[in-house]
Parts: sequence; structure tokens; C-alpha cells
Amino acid sequence: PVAPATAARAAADLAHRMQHVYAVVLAGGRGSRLYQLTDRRAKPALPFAGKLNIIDFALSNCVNSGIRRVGVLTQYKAQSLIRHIERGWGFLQSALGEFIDVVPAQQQLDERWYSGTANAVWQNLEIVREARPEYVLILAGDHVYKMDYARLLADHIAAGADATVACIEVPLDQARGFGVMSVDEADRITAFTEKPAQPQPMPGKPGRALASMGIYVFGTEFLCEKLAADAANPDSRHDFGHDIIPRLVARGHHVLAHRFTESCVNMVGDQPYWRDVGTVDAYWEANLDLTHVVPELNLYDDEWPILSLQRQVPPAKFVFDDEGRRGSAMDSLVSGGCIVSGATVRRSILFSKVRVAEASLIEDSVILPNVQIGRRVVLQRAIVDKGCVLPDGFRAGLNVDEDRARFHVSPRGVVLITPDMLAAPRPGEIPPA
Ligand code: ADQ
Ligand code: ADP
Repeated sequence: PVAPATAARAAADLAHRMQHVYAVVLAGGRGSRLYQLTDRRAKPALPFAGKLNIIDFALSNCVNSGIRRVGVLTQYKAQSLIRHIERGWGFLQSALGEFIDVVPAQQQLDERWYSGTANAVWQNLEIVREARPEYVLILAGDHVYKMDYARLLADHIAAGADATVACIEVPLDQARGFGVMSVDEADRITAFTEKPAQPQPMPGKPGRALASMGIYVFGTEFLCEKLAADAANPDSRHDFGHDIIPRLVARGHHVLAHRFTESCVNMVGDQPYWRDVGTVDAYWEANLDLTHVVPELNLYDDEWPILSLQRQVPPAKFVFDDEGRRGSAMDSLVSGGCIVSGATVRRSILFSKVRVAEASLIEDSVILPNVQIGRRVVLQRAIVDKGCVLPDGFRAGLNVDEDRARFHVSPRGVVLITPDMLAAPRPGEIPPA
């Protein structure tokens, strides 16, 4: 047992050291399995949970963990992401040395765009160095989870590691999509393979593998040295998972595996909540989960709030229509600025400023901001993208074979509808001259 005064001092010391961490959020990837949802925006800019963007999870985790110096590296279709952070995250106090820098892909060192995640950090290393951090934390901007990075840093320091990789147990049959590691008794990584064809199960757990979450901690000098060496290597893909981490392990550096169960702030039973909402189905499911009585992801936790852009919108409104039909929503999340008039909404999420007109029925659906839904519309298991206007009598989700002709239908039968699809001529229709 640690004496209380010693524990208190250790906590104060850790809080102090968190101020010397710089977090780099990798937010450049497209997320191609989201199909048309990421035609015009990067995956971290995807709206989620009624009023958030996916990147708000990584940024909120930083702020809640005491990390207030953050650089967001963008690349693919970054405009909507940049706008969201500039408008939504201006509350950090620059006078106290707090900031979130949104860094465009500047092509500084190289003619080409970033070739891999390590190259993205390498090209922006001057921006990191300017902040003179003791530690650099590397994060992905496109995961949904609540994590206390201070616990991760505490493990890194206590073990005296050169680098630390956050990890989570995943089912073996899904492990091919991750970096997979083996560890010794002290959780030191002994082998690391990026996206292995034949993932190694965990000892004593034949159905499970230990997967990287793509979250890394390095001492700043060590990181700079290794990125320089990687940049000079013509055989490297310049990726943390493919190149940097396996090479550190192979060269005998002390690379620690940090178990996410130790730092997760949102456990579901004995499993930590972590979602890569990388497919249309995963995106739909993670949103719909929030409409349950006890969702797996708790967004009502004052201890670990997920912060975001607060839009200036009036409260949501539910009204009877002229014929006395009730406007209602059950088992649903309804954001500010919405009006539901004589229509029924069940097990759905309405983002800001959605209008649902008379006699419509919306079930098991995710409706992004500024969508206008006409009269007598029926939607089931649909995702309706921002700004769509659904005309009177519009139907989707009732017959997915019909829907497939105009919209994207996911393997689980979720219908994705975007403004571009609505504007395209219908099959067999002659486009206007
Ligand atoms: P992947 O999921 O394949 O593997 P990757 O495509 O490398 O991840 O992207 C990681 C993060 O970096 C994402 O947030 C992405 O948006 C961003 N990103 C990708 N390319 C970028 C670029 N050029 N510039 C800026 N940002 C970029 C990684 C690890 C695996 C691990 C999984 C966990 O390599 O070992 O298991 O994450 O999800
Ligand atoms: P933000 O929420 O930051 O305003 P979005 O990424 O939602 O940005 O959208 C950026 C712009 O592109 C908006 O004007 C939006 O209406 C438009 N847009 C987004 N997705 C689509 C789409 N699939 N088809 C057509 N326009 C889209």
C-alpha cells in the first residue's frame, strides 16, 4: 500500500506532466467503407450522436485527461473538419498555453501528400517541436471511445518504456484488420504484425487476439530520432503500424502494451467501449445504440463530457397538426432546432434542425442536420445525410431491392440517402436538358 501523501504527490506530478504532452490527432483518412457518407467530408468530421462530430471523442479525451496542446493533422476533404474545430473548440485558453492547431497537409518536406501516418507526423515535426513537449501522444481522429490518457502516460513512465501502444482484446476472426501483438508477463511487446493474414491468438485465449488501437506514446526526442531514421529508409511505407512499431520491437526497444481496460472511462460489463464506426452498418448501430434505455456509450456522464460545437438553435418542438395528429418521438434523441409536426419518430436520432412534417413515420433511422422531411414520408432503417429534402410521400427502407436502384443499401439493409443521390435522375428517367 502506498502512503496517502505519496499517492497525492504522484497524482500531482502526473497532472503536471500531462501539461508537457502534445497530442497529434491523425485525421486525414477517408474511411472508404462509409461510401457516400465520406464523399464530401473526412471520417472524423462525420456527425455522430445527434450533435457531435466523431473527432470530438479524441479531442474531449485530451481535454478531460489534462492535455491542452493538440495538433490535428488533416489531409482528405478537410474543410468541414477545419470549420468544426475552429467554430466549436475555440474555448481553450490560449493565454494559459492551451490550443488546438488544425494543420493542413502543407506538402512541406515533400512534393507528395502524406504517404503514411508516420510520414504525416514527420512532415509536421517542427510544429510539434515548437511546443517543446516531453511526450508525444499519437491518436486517431476517427474512433468513438472514452479514455483517460493520463493512465496511459502513467504506465509509459512507470515502465520506463521507449514507446507505448494502447491495446484491446478483439475476437480472433476480426484481428486481421488490426496491428496484432504478443506480449511477455510484464506486457512488453515481443512481436507486432500489422494486419496479419494469420493473427496469433492470446495464450490461454484461443478465440482472442491483442490488437493495437493505433494510439502511441513516445518521448519526444526518441520519436524524432526514429522518424528521421524511417524517413531515410526507402523500403518503408512510413506508417506507424507497418513500419515504426514492428521495427522498434525487432530492434529490442522497450515497447509497452497498455491495456485499454486500465484507462477506459466507459466499460460495458467487463469490456471497454471502443468503436471504429468505419462502415455504414457500424455507424448506424453505434448511433441507434444511444436510443436504448441503457446505451453502451454513456453521453450523460458529467465526469467525462464529450464536448463539441454548441449550435445556436431553439429547443426541439413537438406539435399536433391541423387534423389533430400528434407529433411525437419515443426512444429517440432529438436535437435543438427540430420540429416534429403531426408525425411519429421511433428509435431514431434527429440531429439539429430536422423538420418532420405531417403524417410521416420515422423508425430506426439516423437523420443528419438540416434534413427536411415532407408529409406522409415513411423511413425505416435509413441514414439520411445532411441537407437532404425528402418530398411528400417519399418512402425508403420498406423494400430494399427497390431502394438499391437509387440509394446505397448496406449488408444489413440500412439505406443511405444523400443529397447527391436525390438529385441524380431516377433509373429510366430522362435528365432535364
Ligand atoms: P488503420 O485503421 O488501417 O490501422 P490508418 O489507415 O493507418 O489506420 O489510419 C490511422 C489514423 O490516421 C486514422 O485516424 C486516419 O484517419 C489517419 N490517417 C491515415 N492516413 C493519414 C494521413 N496520411 N494523414 C493524416 N492522417 C491520416 C491503424 C494501425 C493498426 C491499428 C488500427 C486501430 O496501423 O495497427 O490496429 O489503426 O484502428
Ligand atoms: P459541417 O457539418 O461541418 O457543416 P458537412 O461535412 O456535414 O459539414 O458538409 C459539408 C458541406 O457539404 C455542407 O454544405 C453539406 O450540406 C454538404 N454535403 C455533405 N454531405 C453531402 C453529400 N453527401 N452530398 C451533397 N452535399 C453534401
